[in-house]
Amino acid sequence: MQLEILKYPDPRLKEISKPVEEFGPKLHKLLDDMAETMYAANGVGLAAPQVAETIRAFVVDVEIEEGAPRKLMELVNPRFTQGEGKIVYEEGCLSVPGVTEEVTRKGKVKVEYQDRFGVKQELIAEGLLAVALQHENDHLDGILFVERLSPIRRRLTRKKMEKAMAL
Ligand code: Y12
Ligand code: CO
Repeated sequence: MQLEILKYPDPRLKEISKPVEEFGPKLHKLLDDMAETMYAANGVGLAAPQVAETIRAFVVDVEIEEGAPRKLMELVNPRFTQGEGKIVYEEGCLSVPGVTEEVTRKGKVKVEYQDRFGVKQELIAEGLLAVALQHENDHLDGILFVERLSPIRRRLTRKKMEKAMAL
């Protein structure tokens, strides 16, 4: 089932999400629906708070080449344990349609997380996957990519966002 994606400036996008404690059918259905919603919107990442569920979980699939097989990843209760280097990437967000900006983030990250069954996992990511993981993790702390810009660029981008949302 496709879910409604909250759009800027919905105040719920600023909330801090709670850790997941139950790894049952309700979580599995939410993760399935989030993946369906992300693919339908041609996104590469979607966090639970973007669909009004304030829990620490997100899905990503950065396999963006046309015809390539899907490579869905589900991260629950992610925790970044290492980060190094720098990457600048032009980011967009399904909650901020029509706006993209270059954001600087860590180029390589190590993340500990749980899968949908609560089993502990760990991954090391670079490049686009590292960007996606950091962007989605920010949503769990109520942070939109615009918050990662310098104050001047943030102000200009906020204007673009307001124009795009016809506010
Ligand atoms: C790299 C950069 C950003 C992420 C986070 C996940 N972001 C998305 O999945 C964005 C999807 C998306 C963006 C769009 O373009 C704009 O908003 C300008 C778009 O097109 C329109 O909204 C018109 C559709 C989907 C991960 C990795
Ligand atoms: Co986003």
